Amino acid sequence: MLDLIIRNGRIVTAAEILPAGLEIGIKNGKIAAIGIALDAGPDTEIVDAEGAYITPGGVDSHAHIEQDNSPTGDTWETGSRSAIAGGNTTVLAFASQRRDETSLLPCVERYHAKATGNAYCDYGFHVIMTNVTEQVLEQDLPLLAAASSASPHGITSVKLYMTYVPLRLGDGDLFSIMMAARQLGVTTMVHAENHDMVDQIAQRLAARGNTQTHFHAVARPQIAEAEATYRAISLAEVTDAPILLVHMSAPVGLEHVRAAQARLLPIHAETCPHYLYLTSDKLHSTPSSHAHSHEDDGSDDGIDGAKHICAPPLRHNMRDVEQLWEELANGTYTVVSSDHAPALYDHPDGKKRGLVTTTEEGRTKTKADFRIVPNGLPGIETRLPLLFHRTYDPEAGPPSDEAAPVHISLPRFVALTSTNPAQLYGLAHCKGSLQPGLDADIVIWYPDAPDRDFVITNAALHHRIDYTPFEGMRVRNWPRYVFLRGKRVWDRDNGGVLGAPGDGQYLPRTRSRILTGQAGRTATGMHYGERAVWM
Ligand code: DUC
Ligand code: ZN
Repeated sequence: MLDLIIRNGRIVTAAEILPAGLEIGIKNGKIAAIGIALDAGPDTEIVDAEGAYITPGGVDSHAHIEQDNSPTGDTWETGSRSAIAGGNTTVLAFASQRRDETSLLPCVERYHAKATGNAYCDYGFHVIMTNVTEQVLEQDLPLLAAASSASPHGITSVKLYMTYVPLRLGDGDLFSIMMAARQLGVTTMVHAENHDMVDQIAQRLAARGNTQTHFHAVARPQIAEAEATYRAISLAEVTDAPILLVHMSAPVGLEHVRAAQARLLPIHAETCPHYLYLTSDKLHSTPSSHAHSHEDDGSDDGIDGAKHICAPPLRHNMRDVEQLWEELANGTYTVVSSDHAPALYDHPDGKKRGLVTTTEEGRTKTKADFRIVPNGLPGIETRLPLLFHRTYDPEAGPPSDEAAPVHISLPRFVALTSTNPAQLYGLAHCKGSLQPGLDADIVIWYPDAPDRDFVITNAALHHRIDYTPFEGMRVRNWPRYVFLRGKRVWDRDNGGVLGAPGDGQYLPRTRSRILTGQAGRTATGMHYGERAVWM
């Protein structure tokens, strides 16, 4: 007997919207059947989806939760609560190796301890590698990538930074990690920005007193992202390793990705909603009024622009932003994640860490310094509604008005936010699609009500952060129900969060699946088979 039947909705897959009339039958947390007129028993719960779109639970494959370097960010409890309230049933977050650790295993244990029993949704970890030892490459990575009774880990992705002093790796380390990862079916995620370029510009800005929040975007120009992107692609090409470039915001960088994909290299790219809606004018701060009561000029102490400091930065022009929508629609991007990396705004260890007070000749001066503001924005709960906002039903077609901005089809929305991240990161056996045998992770979006839209306000969100970068934005829909393995964990109009900490389970993952290009391509300028003498 089925536990639950969802009727009258339209199932959206990564390829199409299935015909009306299909029902989803759920048993023991799995999708047991998709069919017509499924048999209900006396105890079967029925959900009438009344013409709604039904999508697989969101898989947010890039979120920073309870990391060592983020004292004011979300905990597992608050971050995953926020995730389900925005339609996510799976979150892949990070376990970060400390620079002085010669193994990866201690950080994995530490981050398990933070999440265990506290998550509202299912979860896994990517490992951030910061100290590339022989032990890490030869023992830890193979052990972590395996999922068996001998090794319960199933961690098949790693993240590498090309920037940030405490985290960055050199090209040699990137090379050797990619070599190790390719054999194990591990996806290498790369944060690509040219560190020295950013550092030089930031130092020169500071020498001229230009440290106010909006200079953050000046210090991290598109070319810094583009150069590092090309370098990461080159390293991936020579080592024949699939990579994913995280949070890409620079159209000039995406040109390198597109060119690599055209040559069938397995190069994936990700972006995030903040790059799809916001521009760098958000980084300008309002000078605080109390400053004028001090005996200083008061002109440099605005810090509210710090709410939008993230790296790579928000780009300058709406034209850049619109280009990213085109890259979503044309297939350059494989994944849209949130890069949820929150810090409290009104806290000395949060965004306001960027306010520096100095006293000179008895005068106190407060000035913002973008260089010491924690990077990152909250966004785990708003990712799906913000993306859904610019979708269309393929039967109706995209908006045909020439002035209308680019929209993405509903199947593409599902691919980018659920199916692709599930497949890329080794979760296709349980997540990312509405299919018999997979987990019953389901989001129901009732038809857009003409008299109702949803205004994003921080007060309505479920993270523990004191702002949202999207305050006041209207979106046309919000998940009405969210089911995690068949359990209703979110009811927008009747109780909100119904789930509990501990509902979420750890997900050991299998080998990553390559979603664009192919492994085994000959690298530029090499003879066929030439790698065999050194690989
Ligand atoms: N940039 C990162 O590299 N990580 C987290 C947040 C951000 O803005
Ligand atoms: Zn990140």
